[in-house]
Amino acid sequence: MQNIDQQAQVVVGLGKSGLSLVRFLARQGQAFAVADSRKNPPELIALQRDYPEVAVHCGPLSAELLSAAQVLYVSPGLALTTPALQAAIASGVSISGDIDLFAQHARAPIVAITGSNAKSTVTTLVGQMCSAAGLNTAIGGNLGTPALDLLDDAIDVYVMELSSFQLETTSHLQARVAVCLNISEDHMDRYADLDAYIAAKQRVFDNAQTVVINRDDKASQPQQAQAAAISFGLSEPAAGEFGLREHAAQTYLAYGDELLLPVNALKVRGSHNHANALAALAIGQSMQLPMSAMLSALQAFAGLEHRCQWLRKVQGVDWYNDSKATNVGAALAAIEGLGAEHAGKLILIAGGDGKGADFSSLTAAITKYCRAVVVLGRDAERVAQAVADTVPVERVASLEEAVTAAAQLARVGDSVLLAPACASLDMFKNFEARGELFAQAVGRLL
Ligand code: UMA
Ligand code: ADP
Repeated sequence: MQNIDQQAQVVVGLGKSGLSLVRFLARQGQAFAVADSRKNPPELIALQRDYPEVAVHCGPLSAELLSAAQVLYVSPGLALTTPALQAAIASGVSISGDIDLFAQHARAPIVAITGSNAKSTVTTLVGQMCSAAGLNTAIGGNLGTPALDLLDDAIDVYVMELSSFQLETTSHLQARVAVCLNISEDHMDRYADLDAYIAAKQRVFDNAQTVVINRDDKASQPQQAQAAAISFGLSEPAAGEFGLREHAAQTYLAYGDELLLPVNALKVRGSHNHANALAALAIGQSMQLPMSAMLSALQAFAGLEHRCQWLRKVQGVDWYNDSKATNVGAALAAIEGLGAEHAGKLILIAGGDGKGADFSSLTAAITKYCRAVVVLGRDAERVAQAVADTVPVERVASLEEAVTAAAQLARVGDSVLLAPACASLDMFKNFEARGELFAQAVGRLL
């Protein structure tokens, strides 16, 4: 085994992205070591099986060890404020990450998509548009396959979902098209304040050839003027912009004054999904994709699991799984999007790990659209306070109990929406596990 003290390059973090870094550096024949602050990081067994010669240090990170390196490839799950990383930075060690390396080695254009919400939806949609246009398309990053595992000279375009955590360690992006879809508070347990979070997101625009701008969301827009920009928003579009237009009592996706598609031809619902479709069109237009390919991909897109996903109707009540609403902005979009479309009221199921968020921005929408709120999880009481006595609140100890309670509270014509506004990690392995358990419990109501 190599001596970790002598390594100029150290991969810090041994989760999915750490292991993809290991694979990449090993393919390149480079020497490196691995460190992870956990005693038993998730990919330790895979590392020891496939790369037994690589030195690995598990347990509290050593400032001395990391400061002796020239470059650290830091996993997104580790904050750069971690003391051992701060010590290394102070002693002049360079910080990089998987996306930074990926950007330096990708031989095809990169579409870089960040934002507080809708990243996975828009990344998937744009990927499907590129495929419909006949391009050999790779999709990944924060979603699905780690970036470095996608590198392949046969690829025509990389469509990448990027998190603020990944962008923090990225200095060589140079995207062909960059977008920050929207900004709302998230990960406040990791950032000093909202400005610090926005600053991380803004790195997506660094040296981009074209930027796509959400004209409805100032905080998401590039703070420095960009050479080429195309905008989307829910207002009527000016020439060269994407937006919504009313025509013959129907709402259309539109490009300038050209009507493209009535929104009711989309399989996904809610005005937030109209914004997502417009964002994807603006990105595709920046990539010069044919409009016909983009529109056929849009019409075929049925949405992703756990994102405002309609599950079933039980005794006149519709049940929706939006387990991916892991922050306040996402839950708000779901409550407003579904609330405005349904004649009945919503029974909201919310709560979990709030990541330090302020739930008060939910109050107005809950008051307007909800019949009742069922709360659970670590931050149940903080969510309950946001309801501010305007609708009944029921406290439960499990998701199964929440389903039973919501079924009792709902009237015919209502909808039950799981949109927790919180991460799931206090009670579940991840948001998928939470959504699956919810769907099973709803299935048992039949
Ligand atoms: N950790 C330690 N010590 C370490 C390294 C990590 O305790 O030395 C902990 C972190 O606190 C974190 C967890 O391990 O909670 C996972 O971190 P990681 O960096 O090992 O994660 P990976 O398995 O490499 O997964 C990461 C992304 N995870 C995070 O950003 C937390 C995955 O996004 C991403 O899919 C994957 O890389 C591949 O690119 C997940 C995510 O939750 C889906 N992202 C956040 C989000 O979408 O809100 C940003
Ligand atoms: P991300 O990858 O950014 O988490 P997803 O596409 O997985 O994004 O969607 C996450 C959550 O955001 C879902 O709960 C979804 O209902 C909600 N959402 C989708 N589109 C929007 C939007 N345009 N604005 C706010 N929230 C949205």
